[in-house]
Amino acid sequence: MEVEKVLDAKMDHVKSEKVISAVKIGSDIRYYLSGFMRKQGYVEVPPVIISPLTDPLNHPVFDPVIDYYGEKYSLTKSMIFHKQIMVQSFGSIFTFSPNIRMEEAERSSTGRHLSEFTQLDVEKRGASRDEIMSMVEEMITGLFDYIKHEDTELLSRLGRDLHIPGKPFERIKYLDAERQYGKNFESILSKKKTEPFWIIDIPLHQREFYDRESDIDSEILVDMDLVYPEGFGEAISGGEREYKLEKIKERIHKKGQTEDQFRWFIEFAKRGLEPSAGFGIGIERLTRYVCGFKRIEDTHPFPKVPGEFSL
Ligand code: ASN
Repeated sequence: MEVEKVLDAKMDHVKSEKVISAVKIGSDIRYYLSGFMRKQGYVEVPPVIISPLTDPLNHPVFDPVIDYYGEKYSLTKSMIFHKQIMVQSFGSIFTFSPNIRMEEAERSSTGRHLSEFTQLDVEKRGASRDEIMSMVEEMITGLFDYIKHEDTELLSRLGRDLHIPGKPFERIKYLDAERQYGKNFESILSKKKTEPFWIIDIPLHQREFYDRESDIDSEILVDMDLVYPEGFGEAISGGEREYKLEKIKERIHKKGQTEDQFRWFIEFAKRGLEPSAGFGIGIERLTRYVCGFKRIEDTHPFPKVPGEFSL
């Protein structure tokens, strides 16, 4: 590695007009989202960075584990289980959660993956998927409106004409989309659409064990993804959660995972979990969409690009 070359490139990046504008817009995005969640009655909880318990995810990533006094800690991939546990006492929570997902190098070609990112992670006890989706629609339209007014100058310098979508957002069932457009439907639809849309009712094998099965069809989950238009791809994933102990164990086994891996979550479930629903929205992806950037790394002064050396 040529140190001088690396430093030059990093300095150019940190000082670039594009990155500076995006970081300012990102800051306003966080400000708005935080105020929005508070107004909805949600409590901001602190993030969890290391824990023996973290999201298994549904795709392979490198998995750094810290050995500390004989206990093994993972870096948080998402706070899904901590959210489910915290809503038991707080009711409605949000947090700006730093996530580490050491993605394989190929992922950098999507322009929307970073190995370190922040998601606004939200969960509400007793909520239905519909309730959460309506709130997200309010949040997204309110945010775009705010940014258009607050950052008019910056957006115009970036040449971005941010469109405020109509409500409710379109809802498309996963299997219908797949039937019509094939396996690659998400990217095809994202390029075709001019407003964000929902993909709902995701098949069981496509997602982690923690989202709840539909009462009508146990192969389908009561969950959802929000997808950005103009080819920007996935924005949000979320859903109603599985909360019954026996069901949680059954779903872990179906995934070929072990109860031992999720021992602490199972212990909490034994003491009783109430139903909840929620979602996570990646802040850098959201900033990328708002700015209209081709690549996510331009939203961050120190982006962790999959497979590349990053400071
Ligand atoms: N935060 C997401 C959720 O609430 C989970 C994830 O990040 N994989 O469903």
